[in-house]
Amino acid sequence: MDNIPTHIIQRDPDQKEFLQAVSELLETVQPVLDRNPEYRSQAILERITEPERAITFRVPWMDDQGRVQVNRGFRVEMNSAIGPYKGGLRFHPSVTLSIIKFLAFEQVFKNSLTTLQMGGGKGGADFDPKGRSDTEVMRFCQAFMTELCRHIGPNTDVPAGDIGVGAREIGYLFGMYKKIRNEFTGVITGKGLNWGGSLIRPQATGYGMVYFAAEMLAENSDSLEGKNFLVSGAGNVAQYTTEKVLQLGGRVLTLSDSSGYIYDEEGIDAEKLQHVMQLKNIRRARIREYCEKYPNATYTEVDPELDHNPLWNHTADCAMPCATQNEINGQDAQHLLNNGVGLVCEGANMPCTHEAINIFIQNNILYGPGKAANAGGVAVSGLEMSQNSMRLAWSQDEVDNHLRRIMQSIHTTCLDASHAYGLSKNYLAGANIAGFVKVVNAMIDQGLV
Ligand code: NDP
Ligand code: 2IT
Repeated sequence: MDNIPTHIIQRDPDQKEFLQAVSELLETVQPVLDRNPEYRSQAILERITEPERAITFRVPWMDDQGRVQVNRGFRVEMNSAIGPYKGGLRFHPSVTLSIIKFLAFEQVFKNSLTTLQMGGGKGGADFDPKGRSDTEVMRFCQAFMTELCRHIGPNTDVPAGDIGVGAREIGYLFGMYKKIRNEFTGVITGKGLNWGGSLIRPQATGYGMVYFAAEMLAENSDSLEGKNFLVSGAGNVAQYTTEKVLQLGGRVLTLSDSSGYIYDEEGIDAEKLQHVMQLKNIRRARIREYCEKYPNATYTEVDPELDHNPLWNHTADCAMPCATQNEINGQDAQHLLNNGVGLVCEGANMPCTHEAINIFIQNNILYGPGKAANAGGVAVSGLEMSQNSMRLAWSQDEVDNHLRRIMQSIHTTCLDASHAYGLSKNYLAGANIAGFVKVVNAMIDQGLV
């Protein structure tokens, strides 16, 4: 944190995730600030770390027992220099303003890398959908949208999904927006296919991340073929990461949820993945049930208080964290290094701590930072917005080809930016620098607003 100007820390001393994201960016953009004195005279750091607007609101709703529940809702509109605010909604009990601000901050630079015109924002609530009935989730989403709808719009701010917000929640949220505003617009992405959604959006984050990893390996004349992967999470990103790894000839050994992880030495093949999708998306069950059907696999309960996660202590070639922030710490990183992992690519947002990232970079592990590697989801959201404004729907191949090209272009952009600053193949610095410069130049062009 020592690289963050004191007055930025003093403003929000308790927002540790937000300060972590700011610190990670500042560590790599110092040379850009040194080369461009006007960035400092224009107080770019002070402006870019302060949300253009941050809304918190009460979400009162009634549970199935007729009891009144109250949650806290958020929308942080971080930066609109290059387009309308764009970013997901997270429903999870751990959600705080610090978490939403870190996600919105990351989103600004991620969206900038996609080549599409999208600013950055993020929102959500400390609501836990786990164990809630469909009708409770619907009432919560309707109450949440009753307030959120005042702040969003297809040319203003376009939310989407994130942890705890999938197809079901997007449907309820969109329905309520349409009813209150009396308009059918592309105000949310990740919509159902027959009401304005885009083909490939559900797959996009996982597929895009694997395309990015394939580019990193190809740069070293290597491929995914025959490699073993440790994947965490069992939700949207983990599922489609697994699907694409399998399609490209790799083997996935692990999946997890917040209770524990499964290890399948024989590999999670396409049929087993279908079972996971059924388990998680339809039955909303725990990953431990995987072992009831596939008893050769093992399930390990993970104590969240433990100082490391045993999932990352298996031998493999590649690791793809796809669950949540700070799920790989220094100790986990050391285990990955000792066990022969040569590539770490982030499906989740900020899944690796500072210490972990330093271990990867110092030991020449190929490291794909989330804001570059997982940008495929928001990129296809951008394509959904384009299709909505044209009132057209592109084919699966068209969208997938766009996605692949965008991920290739992000990969090249990261390498070019890191070379321009004399760094060899540093994807973290490249992603931060390229994402940052585009947004900052747009801010300067647009004056003091
Ligand atoms: P889902 O809700 O579909 O899945 C989340 C998965 O992560 C679940 O398996 C969940 O387990 C696990 N998880 C969540 N919180 C924790 C926690 N505190 N500790 C351990 N495990 C946890 O979300 P997504 O797959 O959409 O999101 C996963 C990650 O990818 C997030 O970091 C998100 O920000 C990022 N991301 C998502 C994009 C998207 O398009 N959806 C785009 C880019 C990034 P459990 O079921 O027990 O909660
Ligand atoms: O973190 C992310 O990029 C997302 N959750 C997806 C955002 C989006 O607008 O599709």
